[in-house]
Amino acid sequence: MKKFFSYLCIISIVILSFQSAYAVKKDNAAPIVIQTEPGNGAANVQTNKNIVIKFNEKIVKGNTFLRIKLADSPKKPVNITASIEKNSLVIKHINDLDFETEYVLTIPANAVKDASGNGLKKAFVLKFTTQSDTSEGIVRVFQDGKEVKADSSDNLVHLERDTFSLRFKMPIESTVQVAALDNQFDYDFAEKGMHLEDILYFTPGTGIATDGSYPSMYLNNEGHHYMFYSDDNDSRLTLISEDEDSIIDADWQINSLLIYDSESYEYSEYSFWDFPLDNIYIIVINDIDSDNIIDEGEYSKLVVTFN
Ligand SMILES: [Ca+2]
Ligand SMILES: [Ca+2]
Repeated sequence: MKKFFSYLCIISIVILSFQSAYAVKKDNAAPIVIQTEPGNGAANVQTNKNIVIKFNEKIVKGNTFLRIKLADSPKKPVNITASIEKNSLVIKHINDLDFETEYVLTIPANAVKDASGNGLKKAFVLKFTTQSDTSEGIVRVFQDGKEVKADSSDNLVHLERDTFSLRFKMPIESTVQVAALDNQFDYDFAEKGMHLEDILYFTPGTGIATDGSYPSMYLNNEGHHYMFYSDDNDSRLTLISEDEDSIIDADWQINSLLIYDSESYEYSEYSFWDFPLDNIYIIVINDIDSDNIIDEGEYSKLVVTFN
């Protein structure tokens, strides 16, 4: 009886292993890509997004796995790590990608294979283009003829105590609204997606009234500068350049600073040397679609600090 059971066991094991061997053997089909993130040919891809290539079945590393490559169009390779999560190949880039750049991901043939050892039949190529840099798109800071960019360590725009200018990139007949604030709290309040009516210093009717141009920057937590360029006679800005799509670079030269006192409703004017604050918190809005909402690409925020 004992012997009989032993035989039975062996027979079952043989049948089971035969079945599973047969089931694996039956898969002669190479893995197929069924979905990618971003899609092939996608534009406006975020510069910090991982790339995910999804296959129709579980995959493992193949013998050309290490040759998976991401490069920008002049073929400069990007530092990446590639890993497998179930049916997907996940490509992470160590640093953010460049803005407005076409990238090509190449997965060579046999870089991945299925459980039966069927390798990817031919190289899979994915192309996409990254988004433009909206943080720099609307406004830049100039001093002494040179652009001053935010310092990468503290994200502040470091200026000498002297005149400087804000240079706006804008459609020619549009307007920019510029708030200059004396504190971080009010600065942090304004975010993408908000209605201008909900932000005290951008509420309709809070444009700071002056005759014509603004030779100075008015720090006011309850109001904003209203800037436009239409032609040389009727403008608060100086035209620097205009491209074929009527997008202009227009300059606002700032020669002194004024601070609003909400108790006395008056401004006090300062030279750069007398100016009592270290930082100016600046928010620029160009509501291009006129819906009174701060949309992507319609705003910039920056903090100027004086050395
Ligand atoms: Ca297969
Ligand atoms: Ca808008």
